[in-house]
Amino acid sequence: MKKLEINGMSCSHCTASVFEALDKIEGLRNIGVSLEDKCATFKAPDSVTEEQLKAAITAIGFEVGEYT
Ligand code: 9UX
Repeated sequence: MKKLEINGMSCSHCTASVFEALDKIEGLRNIGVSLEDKCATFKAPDSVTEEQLKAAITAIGFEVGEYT
């Protein structure tokens, strides 16, 4: 599983928005978004880049941190 830190989420609607944005990215599977842990976890193929993930999240108004 990959983990992407996401800052700025403060309610369950925020996590739903993040989920939707990630769900639109081709190839992501097993997506989970945690308000409490300030992160998203998922399985991603090598074709999905960190830049692509960052762009998807910043486009909807959140900030990304470490991607591991
Ligand atoms: Mo409500 Mo979550 O504005 O932003 S959707 S706190």
